[in-house]
Amino acid sequence: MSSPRRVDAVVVGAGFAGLYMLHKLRSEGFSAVVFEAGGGVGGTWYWNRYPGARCDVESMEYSYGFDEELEQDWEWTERYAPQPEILRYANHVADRFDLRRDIEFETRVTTATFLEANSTWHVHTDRGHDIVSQFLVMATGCLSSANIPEINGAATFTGSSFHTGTWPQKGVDFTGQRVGVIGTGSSAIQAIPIIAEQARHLTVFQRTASFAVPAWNQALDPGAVKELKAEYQTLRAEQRQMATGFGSRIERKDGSALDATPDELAQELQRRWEYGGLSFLGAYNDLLLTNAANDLAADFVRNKLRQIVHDPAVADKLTPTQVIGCKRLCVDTGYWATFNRPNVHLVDLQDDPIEAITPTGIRTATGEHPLEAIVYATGFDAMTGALLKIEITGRGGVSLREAWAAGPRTYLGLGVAGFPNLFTITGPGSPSVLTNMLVSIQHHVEWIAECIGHLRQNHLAAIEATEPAQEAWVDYVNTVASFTLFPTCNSWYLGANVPGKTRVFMPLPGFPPYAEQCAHVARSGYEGFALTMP
Ligand code: N01
Repeated sequence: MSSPRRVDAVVVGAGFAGLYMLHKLRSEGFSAVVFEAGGGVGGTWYWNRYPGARCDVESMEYSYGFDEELEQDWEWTERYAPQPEILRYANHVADRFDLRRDIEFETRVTTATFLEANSTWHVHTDRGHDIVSQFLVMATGCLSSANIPEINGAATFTGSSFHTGTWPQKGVDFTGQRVGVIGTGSSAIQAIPIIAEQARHLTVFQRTASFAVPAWNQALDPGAVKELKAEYQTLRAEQRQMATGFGSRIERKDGSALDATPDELAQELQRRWEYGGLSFLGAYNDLLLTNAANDLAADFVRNKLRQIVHDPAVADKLTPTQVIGCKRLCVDTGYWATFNRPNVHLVDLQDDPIEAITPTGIRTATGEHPLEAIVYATGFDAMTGALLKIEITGRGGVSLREAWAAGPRTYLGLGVAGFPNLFTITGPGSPSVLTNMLVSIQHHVEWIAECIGHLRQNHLAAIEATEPAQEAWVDYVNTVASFTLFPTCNSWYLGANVPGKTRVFMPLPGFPPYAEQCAHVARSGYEGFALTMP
């Protein structure tokens, strides 16, 4: 038997996190290999090719800031970049920094086992790789493990079925078909208006009505792009000062919505509505902190919905009842107006639940909906799904699945007690999905690279989060979340969308104090981590 190949680091995933991690490791003189399940780079943007897929963070902000020439050269064409353009960007980055030579595509990591004798990771893949590395970096993405609900009879369906997160590369033509979409989250809201234009008939199966604000997407003005590029580094610094890692250029209101007069409130919310996008929730600083403030913004959007949707009965069904922003706010282009089309029908699963999928459609309590295609826009086993698909075994033979049986536990969202030399990029317990992912990814990659450099410089064999530091961090994340309205609804942030998943609020709200804490930990010689000699 040949002995395993040795590298300094194995990186799992070649999305934006894995690509930059590889580049950073190589530029610091480490050897690394990336394993990627897809046939190309891009991660989320490789897989999510459903019609209408685009980013809900503006393209000038949703990009790497680590290389000035890259950010000056690359030209975004639209305010919100469509999926094909973001994928082109990921490919451009891979080519520009010659990353592909260290990426193994169409390769899934199956097991990773920590070898205590020499503080290394032993990694196997489904294509027979056998590799030993000092470090294991999980760049597996937060929304990469598709959640496909188990519905009675699904396997008997004779039409075609798709999940938005694993969309066929060659696209899908729904022309002339009767199509059903299950789910009404961000993916569905982007896909539904486009599928409705193509399909003969579209039935939308809604379990929970979603809030949406308009994107007002448009071509970027070259003059404005030039101006922004002239001060790109200032924009990057501003991003790091924002709780969400983006949106610094929209005038902020620091006060409470409850202190505004009705006229001021209406004006400000209307201004945000006309501006478009996620900055709507930044109108006041307490929209995600108190129900009374949140109700004001939620009612504003509910009124908009009633103005858009002609049939009051349909508008009623589409009206969300939860806190606005508690589930990720959707950014749409013509979503609610699509329900004015004669070929679109809404089924409210609260009144009329799905009983079964039949060979020819979906049967709900009130009858059969004949379909030729079903689109599962049912989201992801978020934040932990992709990590737990891999058999990761740490010290003492304990698996990550066992360690996280009661929900994910990390220190800083970067390290896990019992799993030395393992790093998670945008892991649970870090701001991750509550921020501009590119800002969080860049921050994590740079922190990890610095940490690995520290180990090398000091001839250390391993770094591991201590149990007390991890406990304190988990408490801190829960405490911060408990000051917000985020934990008040059944969102994927809590794992509530996946039957049987332990409910724990996984991301940490607020980027700047988090980044400060990470910097403090590094400066203090990695407080809360145990560092060991060879
Ligand atoms: O997934 P979701 P998504 N029967 O979990 C429903 C990012 N993203 O892919 O709310 C019937 O939000 C489920 O119902 P409920 C973004 O961060 C960004 O849309 O659980 N329905 C819900 O309506 C986003 O938040 C963009 O009751 C079932 C839907 O399926 C995240 O990805 C675009 C069901 C799932 O919504 C996930 O978005 C797309 C069942 N058994 C995604 N199970 C951008 O704009 C689930 N549902 C950048």
